[in-house]
Amino acid sequence: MPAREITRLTLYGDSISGNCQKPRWTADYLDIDHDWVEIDILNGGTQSEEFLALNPVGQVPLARWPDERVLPQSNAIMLYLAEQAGSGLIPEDTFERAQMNSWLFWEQYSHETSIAVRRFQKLYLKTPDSEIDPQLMAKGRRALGVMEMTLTYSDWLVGETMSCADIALVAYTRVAHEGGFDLAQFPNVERWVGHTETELGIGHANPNEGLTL
Ligand SMILES: N[C@@H](CCC(=O)N[C@@H](CS)C(=O)NCC(=O)O)C(=O)O
Repeated sequence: MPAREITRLTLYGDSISGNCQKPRWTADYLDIDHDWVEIDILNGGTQSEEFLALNPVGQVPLARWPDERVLPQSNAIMLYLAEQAGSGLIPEDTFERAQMNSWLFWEQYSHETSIAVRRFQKLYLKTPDSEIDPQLMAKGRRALGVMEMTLTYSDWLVGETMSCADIALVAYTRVAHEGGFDLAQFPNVERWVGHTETELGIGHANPNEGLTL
């Protein structure tokens, strides 16, 4: 990673990573000026001396400001950008805000850890299905089932408009097929993926077209 002068918000991330897309989509959606620095996780980009000096945890995404403040963790970056912009992505109602946070914690503990992990193993490490822990499929399907129930009665995970919860959860849900999950079995989740992608102005991930970002 070449040394660079930071003149505005800079997001370090790998475009294949849903976690990295969350803050990027949020910044784009809110028209927040930023630079994107591509870090290749498959080729050790997060473990270089230079990157570790910025984030000793050795993970992307990472946000960095010209005054040298840095912030790791996708959901923390996304929330900070949404809050700074005074956007409607964070519900004003305190209970709805708590519900949004509840989805964000759940995403990191129960969703990303199964759906993103299985996708990474299958698509990027090319691990044969027979060698992938079967618990990942079971846990991921359970997570999609929870979302299906909520989205049967509502267009968004919280309240009447898109919030940070939708952005966080759509990141890996829209590419769940790349991890071997069949979203057609979760029609309300599939419908929600479509209108969340539309609201964000990002392309539609297509289960029939292989790799999508
Ligand atoms: N909880 C973190 C997870 C970050 C994470 O797992 N990043 C992965 C890419 S999705 C990474 O940087 N992996 C490279 C490595 O561990 O060296 C977040 O949401 O930002």
